[in-house]
Amino acid sequence: MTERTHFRTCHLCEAMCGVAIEVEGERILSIRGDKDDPFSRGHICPKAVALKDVHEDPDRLRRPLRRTAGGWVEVGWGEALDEAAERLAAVQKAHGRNAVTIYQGNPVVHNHGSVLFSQLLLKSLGSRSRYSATSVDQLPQMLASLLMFGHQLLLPIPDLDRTDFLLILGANPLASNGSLMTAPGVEKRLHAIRTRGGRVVVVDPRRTETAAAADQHLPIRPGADVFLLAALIHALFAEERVHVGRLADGTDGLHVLADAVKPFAPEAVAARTGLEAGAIRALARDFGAAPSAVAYGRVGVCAQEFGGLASWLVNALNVVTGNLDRPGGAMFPRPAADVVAFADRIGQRGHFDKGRSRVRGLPEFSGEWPVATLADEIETPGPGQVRALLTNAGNPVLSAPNGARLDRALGTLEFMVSIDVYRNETTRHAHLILPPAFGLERSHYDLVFHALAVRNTAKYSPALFPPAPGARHDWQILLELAARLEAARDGASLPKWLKRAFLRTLGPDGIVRLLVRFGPHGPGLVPFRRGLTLGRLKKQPHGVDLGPLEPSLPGRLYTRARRIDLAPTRLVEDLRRAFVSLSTEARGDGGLELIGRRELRSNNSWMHNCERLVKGRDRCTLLMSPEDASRRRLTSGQRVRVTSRVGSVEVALEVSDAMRSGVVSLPHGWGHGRAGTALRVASAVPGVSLNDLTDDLRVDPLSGNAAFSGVPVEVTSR
Ligand SMILES: Nc1nc2c(c(=O)[nH]1)N[C@H]1C(S)=C(S)[C@@H](COP(=O)(O)OP(=O)(O)OC[C@H]3O[C@@H](n4cnc5c(=O)[nH]c(N)nc54)[C@H](O)[C@@H]3O)O[C@H]1N2
Ligand SMILES: Nc1nc2c(c(=O)[nH]1)N[C@H]1C(S)=C(S)[C@@H](COP(=O)(O)OP(=O)(O)OC[C@H]3O[C@@H](n4cnc5c(=O)[nH]c(N)nc54)[C@H](O)[C@@H]3O)O[C@H]1N2
Ligand code: SF4
Ligand SMILES: [Mo]
Repeated sequence: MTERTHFRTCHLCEAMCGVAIEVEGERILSIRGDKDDPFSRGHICPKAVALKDVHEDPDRLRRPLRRTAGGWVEVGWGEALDEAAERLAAVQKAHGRNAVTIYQGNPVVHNHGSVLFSQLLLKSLGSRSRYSATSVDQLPQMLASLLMFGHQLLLPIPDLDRTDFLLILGANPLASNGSLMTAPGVEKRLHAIRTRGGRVVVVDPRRTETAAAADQHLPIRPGADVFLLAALIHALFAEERVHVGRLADGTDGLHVLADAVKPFAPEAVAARTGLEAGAIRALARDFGAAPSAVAYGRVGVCAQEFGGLASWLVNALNVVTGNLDRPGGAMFPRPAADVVAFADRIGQRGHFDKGRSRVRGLPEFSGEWPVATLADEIETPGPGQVRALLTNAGNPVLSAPNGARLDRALGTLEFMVSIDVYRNETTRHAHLILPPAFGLERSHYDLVFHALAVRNTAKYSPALFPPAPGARHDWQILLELAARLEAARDGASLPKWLKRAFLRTLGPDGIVRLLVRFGPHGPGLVPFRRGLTLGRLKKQPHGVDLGPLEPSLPGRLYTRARRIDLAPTRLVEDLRRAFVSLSTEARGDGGLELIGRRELRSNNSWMHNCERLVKGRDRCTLLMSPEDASRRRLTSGQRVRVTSRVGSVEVALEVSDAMRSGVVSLPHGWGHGRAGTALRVASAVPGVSLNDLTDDLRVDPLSGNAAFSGVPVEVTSR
């Protein structure tokens, strides 16, 4: 049989690494980095090789499953889709549209078919009850973009390859490979900042892999970033170092911002942040004086009580130092398929607080409720109670706060259906599981992450293998469910049938073809104009380079009169909450605060069934500083009990001087010891779930995002 090499983009995380896969017939011989990919230049991480493992995993589901009293049985696709649609329709008929809810997880955004066709399913469901991983992740950053730039997806990205000063808050790209900053081979790119004479500073309660490779590490106390950021801006104003630069005339609210940060002098925030006032002032000075600089905050600053404020102030710091939309600062990518413009065209610039959730009164964001309140909505009787759930590529039992409570709540649903490749901690509650074909069996075009990349590039990858006979892609499942649901609930409709037939013919690749042709690098309708088309991309299997990021404001702003709102009222008002907290809440009473972490060989909750990623030493350990350990007479390797308001887990302790005292860390995505899953490898090395400790009542009240950072816990020998 002939050997061939297939080139594609790894879809597992945000880095978009190019991979070269050697195959012989149906067999994968090797997976390596693609040296000719202009963006990743050969870089990959250990997870890339696990693409083969997931593809071949005997536990990966290939046919629909139905849960019966006697166990799980395989059913045909037609039967499974009919049943799913009929039961969802029946719940909606009996209890109203909002009684059926949907939760969409992280892999959706790594799959252009899912991104595009989930829109169709959402429309067909017609339910105002929606959830996604957004509210345990980047929601605060989307909110800041919506309020400041007028579009939830117009997210500023660090111009990593040209900056002179990178300030990282609450991100660990050396483990996560970068997030809302697609930068394959990020370690080299960070190193290059330092070799060209620039600086990297990391603000993190733990001396992470990234912090250890930086010029400076500031071990902040959990949840205190808002105070540090406000103090940095305060110091810049006080020392007259504020220079907005080119965008000054198009920016509103500079004076309001100056007033708003007045109470946050470095001296006033020192105790709360755990950082010296002098160090904060020096940081402000250096950041302001650097030829170019960029502040970058990620999950660690989003998933906290002041996540909305911190995300805003990260942007504000870039604006007041003249670093927004300039080379080396925070810039806006121009992808070949411009999802920002597309979202605008389909009415999805975003909106906020157009309603409040039924049980806890939390704000909606772009049509979704915070997942921290999903269990409330399932458990609380009354009109609008959630009675059925559709999960699409999500594992909220392990990824949402107080997952154990959600786990119990899912068991009470009248009906649940999951579009997923595994029977795991969440999908074991489903009555039906609909498994799509996996990544290597589909084409790939990164609709989302090209728009978040530190360089403009484009790449299309065809499917490596054809899907198994009869198998469905995610987009096909979504489309068919949408069609059957409407038919079961509302009867046949010719216009809708025609629209769906059109979309079915087009498919996700057909839509991408149009987006690229009519995108910023495409020829549009001009017949012989040179420009990027999907056809041309298909001839470039390694991808094409479209150059560095370019300034694009104010043209691309979506605000009224295309002006930047540096001081949106909602955020300025919320700063008062931070001030009250600063002046009233005493911290440092000797208690412990829990934070999370990621490691290179995990991918959220779902890749622990790959032997090669979980072998070796136990990684699901509790990290604790030597002082905290000795005070409690605890030593490395011993099992300890960690208890929070909502739960308790038992785990091995790892004493580490990388932790600041008062803070302990547990990785997220573990906890595979639950009964009823079909994950042979993962359940043998189960670990414990961080989210059996995190508290669903802890949210950022402004945005509704989960506040994972700084959960009060006790640690005792068991
Ligand atoms: N405490 C704490 N909790 C966290 C975080 C944290 O830092 N700390 N991080 C949060 C973040 S950033 C995120 S994004 C969320 C993630 O939260 P989720 O998205 O809920 O969880 P994942 O672990 O990504 O689960 C993905 C699911 O999709 C399935 N899957 C994988 N590939 C495919 C596919 O191609 N098609 C389909 N249909 N299914 C597929 C997997 O089997 C799995 O069930 O977790 C959040 N939870
Ligand atoms: N290997 C691997 N890669 C991944 C993932 C994965 O699970 N594994 N998940 C992917 C996903 S879905 C996402 S969203 C990205 C996330 O990408 P990152 O944001 O880089 O994720 P983390 O590595 O969790 O980094 C968060 C950091 O915040 C710190 N932190 C916690 N609390 C605070 C705080 O209050 N203040 C500050 N300043 N720091 C704090 C933590 O110690 C941690 O180092 O990674 C993606 N890539
Ligand atoms: S860094 Fe991300 S994209 Fe690159 S190989 Fe690893 S998992 Fe795949
Ligand atoms: Mo995420």
